[in-house]
Amino acid sequence: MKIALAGNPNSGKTTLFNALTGSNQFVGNWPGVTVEKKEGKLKGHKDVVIMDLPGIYSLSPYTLEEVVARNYLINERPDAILNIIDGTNLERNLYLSTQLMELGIPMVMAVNMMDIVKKSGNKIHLDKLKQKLGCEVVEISALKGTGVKEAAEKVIQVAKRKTAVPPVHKFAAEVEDVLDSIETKLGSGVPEEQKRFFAIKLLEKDDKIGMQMKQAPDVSDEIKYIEKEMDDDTESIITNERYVYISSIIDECYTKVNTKEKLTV
Ligand code: BGO
Repeated sequence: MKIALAGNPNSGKTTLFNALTGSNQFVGNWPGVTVEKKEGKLKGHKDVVIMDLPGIYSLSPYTLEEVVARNYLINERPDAILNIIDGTNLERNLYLSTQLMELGIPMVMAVNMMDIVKKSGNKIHLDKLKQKLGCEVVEISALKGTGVKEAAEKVIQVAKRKTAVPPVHKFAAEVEDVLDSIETKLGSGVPEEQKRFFAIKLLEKDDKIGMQMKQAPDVSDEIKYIEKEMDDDTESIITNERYVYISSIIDECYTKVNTKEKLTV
């Protein structure tokens, strides 16, 4: 069984990888590039390999790390993704999560740095987060080792299920219509659960995604239509849609202590 560990730089990915694998690690380079590749066996599970992906902010095609990470996810299709996010920086970290969820790979989110979040008095409502994302969510402190075992057990569980829960979120209706039209054009060459990811990338004019597909359909009509309709380029449209979704997650799932109020009480 292969589990990919994915997250932003500084989210605590190395700390978690070490906690999960102990000294059972193999370090090399990704083929053809000088990006470090680390894999290790999950402690107590000889048959579970944890693949540490490079720290990234997005699955866009702009940095070597992003390309390495997404090529691995698309070509190797790990059994599950363990997405580590920094709980003290939800907004920025969730940007990657929204993209990982579109790959159609079973996923568990580990909200890290919970020792700091709890100390601050801020609250992350895990149940609501789980609902809004449609995936399992576990709180952890990779540094203190809390929740790590539970995260590993949950990710094994979802990997065994084999099928990913489809993303629960929908973008604005016009964008969804265009994505539907692109997904239809993708036909049977792309497995159903991967269609949303490829449709979004094609709409974003991602020039490297064509290489990952046997045959990339022409989606220029869809691009022209939505750019005129929303008066913006498609890449910005999708980015904005993601931030609208993330804002709604933060509104419902995060309570920040109001320091001003505290002082006046
Ligand atoms: C330094 N809680 C807390 N409090 N800190 C954590 C946790 C957690 O749950 N998880 C990780 N960290 P990486 P990437 C550091 O290195 O694993 C800390 O990039 C320091 N170093 O210890 O490296 C972790 O692999 C000096 O902090 O992240 C590390 O994803 C002073 O978060 C940092 C303070 O973790 C990044 C911190 C010399």
